[in-house]
Amino acid sequence: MPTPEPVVTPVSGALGAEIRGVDLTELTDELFERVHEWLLKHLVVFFPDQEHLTPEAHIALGRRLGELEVHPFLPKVDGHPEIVVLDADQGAKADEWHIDVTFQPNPPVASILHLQVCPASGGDTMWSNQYLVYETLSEPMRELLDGLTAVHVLNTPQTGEHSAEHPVVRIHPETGRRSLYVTRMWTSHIPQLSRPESDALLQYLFEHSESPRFNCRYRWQPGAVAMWDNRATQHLAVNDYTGPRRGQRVTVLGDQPTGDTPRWKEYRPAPDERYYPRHVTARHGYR
Ligand SMILES: O=C(O)CCC(=O)C(=O)O
Repeated sequence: MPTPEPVVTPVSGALGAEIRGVDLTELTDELFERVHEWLLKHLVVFFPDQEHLTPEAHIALGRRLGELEVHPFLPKVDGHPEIVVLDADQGAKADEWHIDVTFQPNPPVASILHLQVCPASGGDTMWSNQYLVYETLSEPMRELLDGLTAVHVLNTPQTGEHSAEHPVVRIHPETGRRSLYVTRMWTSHIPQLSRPESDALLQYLFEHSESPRFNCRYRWQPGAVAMWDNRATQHLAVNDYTGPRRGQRVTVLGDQPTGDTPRWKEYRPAPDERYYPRHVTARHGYR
């Protein structure tokens, strides 16, 4: 009997598709190619009913997309340093919009999250389509943003400081499309602008990209897997639940984000310019 065709159902008008009829532990090269195409097209793809995905199979799946990250500080599965454990009871509630790990020079290209325990209600995850976010801006705004960079910072007592500078608009190496590449959790400032200009512009861009028309929202069932393109989306876990929620994630190591060459030099404040220190100290940051 021929194998039934996978069923692909869009999750929203903006991005995301749920794919039924695929066993992620038994992907032929041909089927993996289709998974990769679905990922590039829908930006985040969901595979329900993958309870049997073992840590070894999870790692093998991630490696088909590229080399895997060993996360600098999140807890790991025993014996599998490539798999991080996201446990709400251990404080892992990623409830602010973010692109994964943009404070590093080569942020991940993709992540694969296997959710094993989820609340009876709540705890959905949302993603945004950062291509659409960029494409819906006016032409003058896109032109301005194309010539800027942004600094992304992680700075906590546990981790110390990590920072990286990336184009505000990155060009996807596989699709050639431009997407907005700033994110509320990590982006500190735009070094070519004055502090008030940078704050106002970033605030506008965060709000624009978080608009519901660019989002999808996924209601988890235990055992489901989400695979997302970290180069063209951001995401957050909705913090509207109590009780256990646990998952395991592998992250595919990144490329260096590319965009247009920056058009302006770093902003230099006048000696007497009214100037507010930032709460973070970034590599090129405001002190
Ligand atoms: O827990 C989730 O649904 C999302 C986790 C997350 O933000 C991440 O893996 O980067």
